[in-house]
Amino acid sequence: MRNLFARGSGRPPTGPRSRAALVAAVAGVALVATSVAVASSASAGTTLATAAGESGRYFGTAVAAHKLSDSTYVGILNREFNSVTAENEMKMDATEPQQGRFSFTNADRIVNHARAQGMMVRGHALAWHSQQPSWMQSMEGSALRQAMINHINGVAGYYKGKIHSWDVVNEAFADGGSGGRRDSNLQRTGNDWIEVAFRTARAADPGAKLCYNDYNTDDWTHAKTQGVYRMVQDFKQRGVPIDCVGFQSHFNANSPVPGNYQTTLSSFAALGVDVQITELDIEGSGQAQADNYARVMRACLAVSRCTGITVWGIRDTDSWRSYGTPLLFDGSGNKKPAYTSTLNTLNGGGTTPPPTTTPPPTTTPPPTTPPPTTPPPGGGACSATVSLNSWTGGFVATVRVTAGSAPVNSWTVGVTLPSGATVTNTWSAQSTGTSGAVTFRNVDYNGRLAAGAVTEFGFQGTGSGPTGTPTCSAS
Ligand code: 9MR
Repeated sequence: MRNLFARGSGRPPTGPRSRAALVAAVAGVALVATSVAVASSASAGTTLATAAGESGRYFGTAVAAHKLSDSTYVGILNREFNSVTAENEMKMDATEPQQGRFSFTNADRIVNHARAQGMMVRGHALAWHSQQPSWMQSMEGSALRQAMINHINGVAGYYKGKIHSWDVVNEAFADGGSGGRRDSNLQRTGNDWIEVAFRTARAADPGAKLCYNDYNTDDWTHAKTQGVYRMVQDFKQRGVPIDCVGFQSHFNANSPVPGNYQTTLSSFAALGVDVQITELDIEGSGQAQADNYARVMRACLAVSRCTGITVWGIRDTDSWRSYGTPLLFDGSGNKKPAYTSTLNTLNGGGTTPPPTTTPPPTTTPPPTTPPPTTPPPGGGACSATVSLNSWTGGFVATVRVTAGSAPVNSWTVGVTLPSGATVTNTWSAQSTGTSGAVTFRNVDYNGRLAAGAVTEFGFQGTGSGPTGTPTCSAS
């Protein structure tokens, strides 16, 4: 049961009857799995799910369990989407808060809702350096390796047969120009941790597609993209069980939809994996945002193995970066221009080119470093704000850095942690110090900001999160 959608013999679940068929498929009824092209259709979908379904694709969203009592939210969810991803509820800290004691209450609320609606479920995420429970954050070596295996067995085993695709490993590659792995306690257990995670997940739920998922891997020329590509190529060559690559695709002015996005998707697909757009959001508004969403849809539609799209939330106000209004519905649940362009592009792009007409695979990766650019004049000021997601014993901090009225070339943010708190990992910034006064400096791709532009980084820690306003200095 590798392919839930009987491509070539049917369509993905879009209505009550086909949703019932999906549930049957999830329950273990084998469907035909082929990569035969789906013929174009004269009909047009009136929802995101039915429009994506015209070409055999699913359309999903991230869901937060605590919002399932919000009738506007649920109304849009049930009407427009046929796939869900738990935004936080299946992560390691949520599902194994104490070692060996699993907790599925909130994840089950999402899974049960999805199944009752005939929606499929993407699992997110089994192994990740971030959002580890505190007991795991302090582990290293063989004990941690075994804990990771136990975790995958516990979670993927519990949901066996109910998950369409699992993000088995999330965000394991470093930002910047190295093209190598991100340092983490999991990485330090040995470079084979990722393949061990995939083999464990395959054994725990043989019916789920197994994905590697990451961000900043959308631009084909980026070192990080090339690093992931080489890993997937190596896994396919050595028979490590990997079925799909997830492209988070969080876009904004600093990280726009790359011109070579389709090349990235088709190049990975040519390795023999599905590609999925897993956390799409695009900051902006109006026609510019609508055009960017259409570009992403066109790129997916042009790649036969781009099997589905998930947006990272429903309304702008549901977004992890709501200030950027990056989603398809406004805070009141109204359809935005980006919704209309997404729907229309999905309907207009009803033909999936057969594999023989997709661009030939790129055999030689391009240079892995982008061409040098002349830094703009810098020297401006900046400001920073922090938002916290806290739980007993730990927190995730998201820091928003805003350039002042002049451009900046680099920035440094300082926070003060309360006594007993420790930073355990950082993303999209380089940290110095782990307790007390901690500083965070930009990484190479997010240092340069136009006047008034915004970027974000984050860090996770044990204990209580920082209080007060961070300092920000720029050059
Ligand atoms: O949207 C999620 C937000 O609610 C959490 O606070 C955050 C903590 O790490 O994770 C967000 O989701 C992330 C996803 O799990 C992985 N890719 C990046 C997403 C946005 O940060």
